Amino acid sequence: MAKPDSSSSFFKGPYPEAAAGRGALWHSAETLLHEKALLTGGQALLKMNQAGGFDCPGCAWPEPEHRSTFEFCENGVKAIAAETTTKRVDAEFFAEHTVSELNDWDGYRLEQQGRLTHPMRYDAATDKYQTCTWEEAYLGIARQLKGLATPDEAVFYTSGRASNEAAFVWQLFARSFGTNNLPDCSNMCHESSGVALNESIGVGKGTVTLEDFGKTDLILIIGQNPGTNHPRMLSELQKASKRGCTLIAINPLKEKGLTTFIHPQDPLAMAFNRGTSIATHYLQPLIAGDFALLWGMMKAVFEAEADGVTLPNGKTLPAGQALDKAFLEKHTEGIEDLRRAVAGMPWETLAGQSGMSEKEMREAAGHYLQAESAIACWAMGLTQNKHAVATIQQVVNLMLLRGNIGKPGAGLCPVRGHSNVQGDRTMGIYEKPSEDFLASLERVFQFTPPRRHGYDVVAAIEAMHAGKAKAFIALGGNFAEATPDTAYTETALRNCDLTVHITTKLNRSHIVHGKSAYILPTLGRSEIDMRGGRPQEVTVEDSMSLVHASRGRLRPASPHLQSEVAIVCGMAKATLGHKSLPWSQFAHDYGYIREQIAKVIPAFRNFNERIAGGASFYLGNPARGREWQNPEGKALIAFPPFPEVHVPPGKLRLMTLRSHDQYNTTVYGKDDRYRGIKGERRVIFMHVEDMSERGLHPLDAVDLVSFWEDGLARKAERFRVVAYDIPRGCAAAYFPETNVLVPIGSVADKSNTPTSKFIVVEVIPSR
Ligand SMILES: Nc1nc2c(c(=O)[nH]1)N[C@H]1C(S)=C(S)[C@@H](COP(=O)(O)OP(=O)(O)OC[C@H]3O[C@@H](n4cnc5c(=O)[nH]c(N)nc54)[C@H](O)[C@@H]3O)O[C@H]1N2
Ligand SMILES: Nc1nc2c(c(=O)[nH]1)N[C@H]1C(S)=C(S)[C@@H](COP(=O)(O)OP(=O)(O)OC[C@H]3O[C@@H](n4cnc5c(=O)[nH]c(N)nc54)[C@H](O)[C@@H]3O)O[C@H]1N2
Ligand SMILES: [Mo]
Repeated sequence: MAKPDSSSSFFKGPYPEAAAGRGALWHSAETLLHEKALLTGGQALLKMNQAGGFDCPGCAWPEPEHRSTFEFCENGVKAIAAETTTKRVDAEFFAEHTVSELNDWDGYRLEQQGRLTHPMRYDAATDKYQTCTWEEAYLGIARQLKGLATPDEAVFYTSGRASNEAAFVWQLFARSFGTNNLPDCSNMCHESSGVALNESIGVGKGTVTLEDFGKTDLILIIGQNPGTNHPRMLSELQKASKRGCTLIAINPLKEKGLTTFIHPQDPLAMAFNRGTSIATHYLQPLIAGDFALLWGMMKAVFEAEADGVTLPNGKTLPAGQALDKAFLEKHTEGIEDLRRAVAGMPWETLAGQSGMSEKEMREAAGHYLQAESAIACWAMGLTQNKHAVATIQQVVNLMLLRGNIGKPGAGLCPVRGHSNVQGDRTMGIYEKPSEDFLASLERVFQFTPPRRHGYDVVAAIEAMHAGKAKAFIALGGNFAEATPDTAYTETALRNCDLTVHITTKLNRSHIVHGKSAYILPTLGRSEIDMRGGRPQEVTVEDSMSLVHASRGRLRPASPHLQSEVAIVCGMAKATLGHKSLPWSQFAHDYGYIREQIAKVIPAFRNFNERIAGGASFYLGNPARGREWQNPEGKALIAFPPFPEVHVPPGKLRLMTLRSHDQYNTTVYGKDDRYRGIKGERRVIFMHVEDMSERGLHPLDAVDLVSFWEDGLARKAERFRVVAYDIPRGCAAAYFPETNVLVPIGSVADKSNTPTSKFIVVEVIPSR
């Protein structure tokens, strides 16, 4: 067995301090210094999330109504430092390095080189990217797109940072070109939430606003690590906790950011380094054990309805008062079927499948029963396994039992990732657009959009692999690294005749290229976007359906950059001709794009007026008003068959997650402060007994091998073992390093989301 390397004492033990707090302040300054962005980045921060400034490119958590001068978090600082870095990847850089050479660099090193400065075209003779003009790029791309046998051979990928305006012209380009091949990062992210919510409540978005957090009695935080991924959410949770609200975290892993927190704007707490606790209760189910846990809680609720129950606060809830019967009667369908199914499920099965005891599930239900109103929040811990959609529907069911949708302080809160991923969907970035939306496009723009559904992420990879899709164009993101089954996906991308990336920084997707390839460098959200002689603003929609403007304030990283809107319109005009649609007008006046959006999507009427002067507006959510827009016309109590999950003996369920020092595939550094890791990313967190069963000691080197129906064994080598507070049989490691292990065919039912939170693996000592 490999001996632990004495120099690699990267595991520092659990983080001793509270989340955020002084450590976060120090690390924020350090990050800006590291990126040599102290001045520009510092200036940028004062404009971030402020009226008249720009929206943080970090997460999609909304801004509070009363903003402080510093409306950002440590990880927002990192996102902005990465964008405002003074390092540059210019023509000289590409002259020095062949693409084959860059193929050996890891993603961290590529991205660390800084901001891209010129449009680049791949030259096969020298195996190098060479500068080209924007016109050459647009014409070259257009020629290849026009040469495809059918428009469906092209794939238009979107990452969730694109603004509403860029997203709108992007989908317009794809559809007037003739395809609905519009996969997006959402397919790997909250797609399961969208599918579940659409079926259950007739709308694919969350039903709460920030105000509800100020009123609620109970918040469930399921499969989410807000201390790292939505740090500004912690302020809301802390306020709730101080008010006496019950906060129940449901997460296999004990996450620091959910246990204690210091608000960076609380001087006393900062001075004394005193944290407030966040979660009042912490349940640690098995990975993918949530469905059973939720059924356990509902079983206890149904029993309380039948027999009454003593609540955790000592009071008695008499029989007949656990359910909101008036609500269930008027607004829902399927309650009896669910009750029967849940009642018939033995506690032993629920305990075995969830990893929680009957007592723990009853107690969690007791807290739910004593709350007048409750909010359920969730993120990737629920969306990325085979039964994700069904599981999210059980969250909805639990809320419906007590009428916790459409009343103050109550509702559903899928916490989105990318800062405009929700807005991109609203703008029509979707491979399965509704007929209403397409008919609207047709009416406003006088062309016939294709009705055939397009490829989502997994289908796009398979199509490129099979040679059915030949051109891949990406509006942001890092497709090669964010997607599953790295080796398979890289083959798929290399199969293409054309790959194009609209991007700010160099990443692996630019190196894994098609026969022709272009890198088109674009402005970041913090930068001034001068078009038509005026600074333009764009808009975004946050996790709670609030739309507001974002205006860049810094000088662009290079004078050769173009905005995303301009690049999309440039390609569209070169491909479809200037007569097709007013591409130049779009590119010169984003207000004009917004006028078109207002015509296509009714919720955006008077769009320009409603964002004037830094104002924001709420798109509304029918389910919030207890109006159900699904075919049933009622909230559907879904009771899919109970999914029994079994892992063969000797194997573990592996979840792949984010460290505190990364933004998806962008690795800022190799630490994970709250989990006590320093300077290493190839680690696997395991239960100490799972380690001893395998004869493993802390820091031993192991290989991870995943198993799938296709018979292939996929392998990720040389990970270090770290003992952690995680249930037996479960393990965790970071993505993107572990994406080699996620089989392309392993997806969630109905949403087709890769199962990156549930991979069956064997852990074996490295040779
Ligand atoms: N700083 C920073 N901010 C980010 C991002 C980033 O990379 N860095 N990414 C952005 C994006 S795109 C997104 S989608 C969000 C992601 O935000 P999160 O969803 O918080 O991100 P993950 O790291 O994937 O963490 C998932 C959490 O789910 C838990 N979990 C895993 N499996 C299960 C399970 O079966 N059941 C339960 N109950 N829990 C489980 C894990 O222990 C972990 O705490 O963050 C956004 N914000
Ligand atoms: N194993 C595993 N895989 C996962 C996940 C997981 O939890 N586990 N999570 C999934 C999730 S939730 C998501 S959302 C996806 C993320 O998938 P993507 O959105 O494709 O990936 P990112 O890493 O966010 O993209 C980073 C790149 O975006 C570019 N970029 C940054 N800012 C801008 C900008 O302003 N404009 C443009 N045009 N480009 C910009 C930079 O080049 C940067 O390298 O990954 C998914 N993959
Ligand atoms: Mo995401």
